Amino acid sequence: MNRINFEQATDFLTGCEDVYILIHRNPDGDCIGAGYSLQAVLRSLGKRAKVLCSDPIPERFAFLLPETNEEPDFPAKTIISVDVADEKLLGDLEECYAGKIQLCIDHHVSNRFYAENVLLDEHAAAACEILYKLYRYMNICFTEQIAKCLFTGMSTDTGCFKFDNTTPETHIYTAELMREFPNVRYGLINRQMFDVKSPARIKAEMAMLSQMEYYLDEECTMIWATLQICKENQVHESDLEGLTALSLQPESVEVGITLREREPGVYKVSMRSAKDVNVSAICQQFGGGGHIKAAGCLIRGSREEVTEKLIRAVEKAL
Ligand SMILES: [Mn+2]
Repeated sequence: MNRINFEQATDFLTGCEDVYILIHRNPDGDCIGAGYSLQAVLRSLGKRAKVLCSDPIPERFAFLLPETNEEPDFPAKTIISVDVADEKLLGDLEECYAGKIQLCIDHHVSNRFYAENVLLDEHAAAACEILYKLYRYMNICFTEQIAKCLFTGMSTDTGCFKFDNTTPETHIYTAELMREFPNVRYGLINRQMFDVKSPARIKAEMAMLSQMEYYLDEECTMIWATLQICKENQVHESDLEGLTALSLQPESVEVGITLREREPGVYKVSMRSAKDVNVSAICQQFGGGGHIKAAGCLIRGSREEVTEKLIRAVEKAL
């Protein structure tokens, strides 16, 4: 493992060829924006590049994809990951690419340094914030597609510029994108990312909210996205993006926990911190990780067991 700087990353990207760009499973606006902006940049440098994800890219991100994605297949000479803290997060791609990643560009404090070269800035709000800086350093000519990708990534990971991880740079970089590409509908991107929900999702959300649980003097909330609620309302897990924000809405809350039931007895846990609790440290106790105020892990057991384990860990952290 070699922690590299912008100069070395520039040398790497200008020298590489035939690139596969890996993004994490359950893709979000940051990894999709990072992946497709990097593809566009590498193509503008005359290289072949494609983005790989274990899950399909949800339809609402279609506006970030290149207009011509048709390209004859090619074998990889270079493998890069973006916004992937841990090879485990590659999903089905892990088996094929683990141990072979030559460059990782990431902003997670929990990064496992699994790649040969790592460009990590744990103070950056988004992988797209690092890439914005890097592309400027490289004197890349931005396009409207690159601007949309980077804006979406920075907006996504800052919860629409609301979270504490929002830096002066996040505002400056997105402002520069807005100035250079005034025709992009930035407000519409934010609406698409944060406000729009399917009618089924709204119904499922009402069911989950009405069953929200309060623990530890109402400082901890739990929202259960059970298979049953999803089935009753015909929503898919991919339609539950952003659910975690709801767990932090009660005024008393310090830690909000959202549990998505993957299969009976297997829960994908998303933990959010309202103020000072480090939820990344809590999730690491269960083999997960993430950011200080937004982290996740996978946990198995009955609903009672899972509740007990999580609440005990939160109680210690409070
Ligand atoms: Mn990210």
